[in-house]
Amino acid sequence: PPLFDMHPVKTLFKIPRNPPPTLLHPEKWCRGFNHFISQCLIKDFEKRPSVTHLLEHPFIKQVHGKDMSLQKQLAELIQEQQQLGSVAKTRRPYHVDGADKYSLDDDLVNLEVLDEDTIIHQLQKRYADLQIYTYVGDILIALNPFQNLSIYSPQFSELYHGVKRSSNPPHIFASADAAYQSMVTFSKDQCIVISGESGAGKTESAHLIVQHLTFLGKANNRALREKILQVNPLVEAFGNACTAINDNSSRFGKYLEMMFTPTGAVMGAKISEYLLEKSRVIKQAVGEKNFHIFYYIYAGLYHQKKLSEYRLPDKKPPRYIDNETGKVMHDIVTKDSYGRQFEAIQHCFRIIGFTDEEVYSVYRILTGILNTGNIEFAAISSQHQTDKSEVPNPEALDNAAALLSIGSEELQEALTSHCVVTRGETIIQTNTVDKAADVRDAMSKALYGRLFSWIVNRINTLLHNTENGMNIGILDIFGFENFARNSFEQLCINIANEQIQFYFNQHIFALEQMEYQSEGIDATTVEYEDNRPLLDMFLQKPMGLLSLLDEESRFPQATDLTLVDKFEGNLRCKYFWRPKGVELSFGIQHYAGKVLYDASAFLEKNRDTLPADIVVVLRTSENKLLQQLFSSPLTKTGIFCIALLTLQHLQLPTPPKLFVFQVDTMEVMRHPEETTNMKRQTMASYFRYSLMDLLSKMVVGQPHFIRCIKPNDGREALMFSHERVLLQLRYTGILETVKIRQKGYSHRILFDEFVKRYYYLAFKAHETPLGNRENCLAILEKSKLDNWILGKTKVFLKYYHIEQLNLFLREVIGRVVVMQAYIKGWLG
Ligand code: AD9
Ligand code: MG
Repeated sequence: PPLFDMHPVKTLFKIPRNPPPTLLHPEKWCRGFNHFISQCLIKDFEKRPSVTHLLEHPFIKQVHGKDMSLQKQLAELIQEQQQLGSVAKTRRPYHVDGADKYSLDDDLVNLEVLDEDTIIHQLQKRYADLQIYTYVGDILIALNPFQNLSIYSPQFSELYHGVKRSSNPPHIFASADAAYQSMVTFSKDQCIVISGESGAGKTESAHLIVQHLTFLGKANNRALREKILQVNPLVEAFGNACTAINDNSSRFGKYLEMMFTPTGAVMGAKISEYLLEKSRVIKQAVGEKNFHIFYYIYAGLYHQKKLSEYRLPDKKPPRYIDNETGKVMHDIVTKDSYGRQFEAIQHCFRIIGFTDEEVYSVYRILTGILNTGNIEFAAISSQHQTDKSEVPNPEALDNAAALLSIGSEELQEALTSHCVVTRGETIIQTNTVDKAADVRDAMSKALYGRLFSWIVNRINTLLHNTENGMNIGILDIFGFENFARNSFEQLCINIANEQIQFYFNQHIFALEQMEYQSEGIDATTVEYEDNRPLLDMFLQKPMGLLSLLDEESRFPQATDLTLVDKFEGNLRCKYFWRPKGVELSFGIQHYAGKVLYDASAFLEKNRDTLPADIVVVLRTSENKLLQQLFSSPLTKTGIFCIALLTLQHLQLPTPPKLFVFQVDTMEVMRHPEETTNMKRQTMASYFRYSLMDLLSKMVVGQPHFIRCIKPNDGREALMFSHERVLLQLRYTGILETVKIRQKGYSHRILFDEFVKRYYYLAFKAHETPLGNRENCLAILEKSKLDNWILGKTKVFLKYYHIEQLNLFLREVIGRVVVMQAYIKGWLG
């Protein structure tokens, strides 16, 4: 049959949120019922695409009464659809008969020979056909196509909506759909974890997921949908930048939670940001750039001829964005893309709901930062004082002060001197040129970091919905990085990736095998590379790398060299080494490969100090937003303990390793910004807190994994580097994943839950069967499925069983609804 674009048909049905209660057995009313009703109508229509038949449908008759205009509208619509018929072309290309058949190629689990060569050959063949997606059971592998593919239109969203996974070629929409269906069906939060190295396609994948989820959770509120779609572009303008690997590299971790009503309509969104790479504001490596927003705003103001209003020069860009002298200005003058991006950002702010006043304050802070970067320092040498500095270009100082709405003299004083309190007495000490420049840069970093957090929090206030509902979280962090020179930032990024890999291992291997054991199921164990010892090396207290770093940061006399010595003396394991002849370097054997780190400025970056003098001055700002940024911590109060959350949500007999580990290393965490002793806030402690905060959010949802793979380093379309792909397959444990997915059961449902969910398939609607083993067996046998297992407390199913069961359920419920409608009509 031709495939219709069902979306308009569905909207036309105007299925009410709450169908008349008489239509359904009141006790049998459950979440997601509405969804089933509409699905059932659609299925019916697909089988018989006839308007008259559809209008005769008892449910439609019942709900729409004598609405004759519906008939006319439907007729027109269907005629249009038949003429269009174009979607049919999007069907699986390699199916000659066009039927809903399963291609064995789509899932690596179907491979008979399981070795690296076969897997890579399979992926390569698919990539050449532009089949960039491949399944490994319920996990999706996504190869970066490095070219725009026309497979993400609304028609594709429709194609992948609520159908069996095997109906279409693998697709990121199918994964998003699976998460959505799982949320609606089981009323459970979901979590989509996207991983892969830098430039592999995580952020693009996250966008596509948000796109499909907004499509699926069609809110009646169009404005809300629009707002949600603007969130990613806005935060990415502030948090992404061009690096040596990726022109749009995420320089922060992002966890976006989309909130849905119990029936699956989008109702809000919330975003959490992790570890913004603030140091980029003040300095970028060769060939890299500052955060996008700085170029957008500079170019936007340039083209709008408003640079002077923000006291920015029009011949030469400010120092912070002029890394490659001359090139930036050339790009800004000759290309208009930055300027257009600025307009797009203005649009995002407006749609999301920022006020004009807020946006104006944001621009003033951004341009204030750019002007701050231009402040220079020179030594004043007199006989008595050699460590004093002054500002030789006072106009830059005035400009910065004006934009930040603070006093110019006060700013100069805070930059060139600092207060020391000794024995109750306050003494003012002068800053050397280097120290003053450090203070200036620390101020810029703090301004930007806090501004970024404020924007994120503001988005959350504008989009948050406090009503009860469910959510799907989408994790998109910065990918694993290995540059020619790797610094503190790379270390943090790579530890975060190490933690995500550990999370993956736990879910795919450890927890699964533990559960088989405790349920008395004899499943063959699969060996995998456990990176826990390495994570321990980083996170353990008091001897882990981060603790050692914090300890050394507390000694005023310590240097980066004493730090590396300390690492060498204490981290005695195979993952750490110190190359000979290069004093400040050390190497780590990460799960994804060896990385050599340069420890220069590690201590300073970790201390991340912002002198109190600067805070005092900034608090006097007449810019209300800026005042707010420095008056109180932005993050919510609260001590949290991860263990409770975890054990509650994973109904496991014994605490899994991951969480025992977190509890004993982290104990109870307090947000570092809330500690009273400001001196003890280090990047390492903040980092540790962030990781735990992130995990605490992730563990409450049922995970779905998307593994992005970068087919080549040259960002070239259709280029498949065997060696690079093999490396990624190896370190992400794909071969082992295929093995465990081939043998394993990705869905494990408690007897009680299973019976509640599927009892319709074997029992009468008015019956209330017990949630026990026998009844599960009855349902499974009645459904004629095979290859499942019953454990001691849970039913173990493959992903395709769930699809099959849901399909049966939909049909059965459809029949019940129709019958009830008839009865209702019959009763008058
Ligand atoms: V990083 O860790 O943030 O540095 P990501 O996020 O993994 O990295 P990103 O999504 O930014 O990588 O992708 C890099 C580039 O690959 C994009 O800018 C696109 O040009 C390209 N890409 C990735 N996925 C797709 C896709 N599905 N279709 C087309 C894509 N291009
Ligand atoms: Mg990214």
